[in-house]
Amino acid sequence: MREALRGGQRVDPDDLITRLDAVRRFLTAVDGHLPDERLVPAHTLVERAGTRLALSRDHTVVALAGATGSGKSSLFNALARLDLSPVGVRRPTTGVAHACVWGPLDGANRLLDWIGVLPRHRFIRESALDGDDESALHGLVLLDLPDFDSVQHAHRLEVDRLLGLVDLVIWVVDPQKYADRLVHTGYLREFHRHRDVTLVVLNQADRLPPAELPRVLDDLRRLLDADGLPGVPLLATTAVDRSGTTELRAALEETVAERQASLRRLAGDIDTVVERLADLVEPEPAGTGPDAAGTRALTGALAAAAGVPAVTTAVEAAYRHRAAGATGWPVVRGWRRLRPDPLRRLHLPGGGEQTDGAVEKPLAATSVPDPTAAQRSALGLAVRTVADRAGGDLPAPWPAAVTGAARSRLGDVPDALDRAVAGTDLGVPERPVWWRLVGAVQWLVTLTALAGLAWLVLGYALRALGLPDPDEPMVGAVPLPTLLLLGGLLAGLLVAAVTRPVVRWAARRARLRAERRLAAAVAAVGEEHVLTPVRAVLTSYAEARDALRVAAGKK
Ligand SMILES: Nc1nc2c(ncn2[C@@H]2O[C@H](COP(=O)(O)OP(=O)(O)OP(=O)(O)O)[C@@H](O)[C@H]2O)c(=O)[nH]1
Ligand SMILES: [Mg+2]
Repeated sequence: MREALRGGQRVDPDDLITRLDAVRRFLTAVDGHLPDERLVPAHTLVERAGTRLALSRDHTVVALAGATGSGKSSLFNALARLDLSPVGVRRPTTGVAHACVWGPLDGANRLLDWIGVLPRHRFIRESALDGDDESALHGLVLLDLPDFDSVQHAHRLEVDRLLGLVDLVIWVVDPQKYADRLVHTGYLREFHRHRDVTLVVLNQADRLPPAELPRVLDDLRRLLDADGLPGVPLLATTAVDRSGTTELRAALEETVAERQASLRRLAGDIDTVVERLADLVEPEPAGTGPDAAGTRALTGALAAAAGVPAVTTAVEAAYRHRAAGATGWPVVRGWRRLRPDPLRRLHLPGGGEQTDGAVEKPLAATSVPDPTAAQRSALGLAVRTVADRAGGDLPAPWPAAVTGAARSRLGDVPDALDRAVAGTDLGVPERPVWWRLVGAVQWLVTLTALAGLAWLVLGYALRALGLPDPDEPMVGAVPLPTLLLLGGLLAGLLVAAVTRPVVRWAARRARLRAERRLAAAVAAVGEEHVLTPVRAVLTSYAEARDALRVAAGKK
């Protein structure tokens, strides 16, 4: 029976590097969003693969692993054709890994430094001794590992560490313990993603009656299938007999010549890591960011917390106050001026004192009332809702990351809102032209009335002093001064009556304009402090998802 290592798919080094870079990209994208413990295997992989690829690609590191007494050291010596690793009757015998290098040591030494095989346990299999006999194995670095079922806990740790570093594993089982649970559940099953770099040998085949061997091999094959390793090469070996390792040698020669084992091993590692991370980036997000309804609700809550209604009410009042001051009846206009401007009371722009040439600049802190507890909790709820709607479909722990991001800058929001309101040009005019015109008309009619009054007073005074009374010109039946006085007064009232509804209408428009501008300013605060952080997490999720897809080898 001749079973070569399963050909498997050839692994292209460039593809492998692309996939590794994608794992790196994944780690960068999820940094800070996912718990570190879930990411440890990926970090380990990136670091280990990077080093392995940088070290010799001409060498294939093969480990003999198995239970104590299965014959690892015996096989090691048989393959090396030298007694390098002590074989013993007292178990366990091998406590630290031994290495045998076929061909020059140069590149292999750095590899073995990294793997952690002490220099005194390294051997070299120079082909000079054997002519060309061993040249087919050039590039092989064979490791004899301690037992993994050891009474010595340190052995097990060392085996686990080494199994993470080698390119190919030869699992050595013997006829007594081949069905051992630890071998299968503890190790072989864990290696199901590494089928292409796994080989199983049933050693000590000579101890079985020849008729028994096929039955045992069949049984073992069934167990391997159950381990998720269907089709892995399974060979029978006899370490004590030189011809008992011929097939294994041939399989190793093929592997070494192919120089694919290190790449396949890493590809299998990436598969394992990707599979374990997949649930963190499933499924595809439904939306691409915070939705319109949630954003609207957020802007509304921010506007309430910023005191926008109070400001817009003040804008309307200020407009009417100022318009009345500019267009009202001049006799009572002065009274108006004595009353405070509603905008100035809030220390808002457009309410700033305008002295000649002074540039109005927004004040840092307004006197807009602080948000009430109810407004604050409404804002908290709106932020939560935005986060829930944006990240609710994502797998754990992303929704928590989205909520965390949405709330991350909430502490800065009150100040930012105050600055936004203070920095908004509310668009309340100081003295539009039409106010001035109406004001001028009011002055004109008032002066007319005053002129009529003065004329009448003069007439009375002349009469009282007995002086000749100049004839007052008549307009119809009414004397002109009386007409001027009454007409002026009446016209003043009329102008005021006509102006009032226009002012009211214009004040409402000013309020709507201010409302629009404030809404935009408040929305910008929401964008910067809530939506942008939320979007950043969603972008990370999409990036991580894409990276993992590439890491999985899907184009
Ligand atoms: N008959 C027979 N005996 C073998 C074979 N392989 C190993 N042995 C014997 O089995 C015993 C254990 O062999 P080792 O090579 O030391 O086993 P190991 O797996 O290295 O054991 P640890 O170092 O303790 O993990 C020794 O006495 C060997 O001579 C084989 O193929 N046939
Ligand atoms: Mg041994």
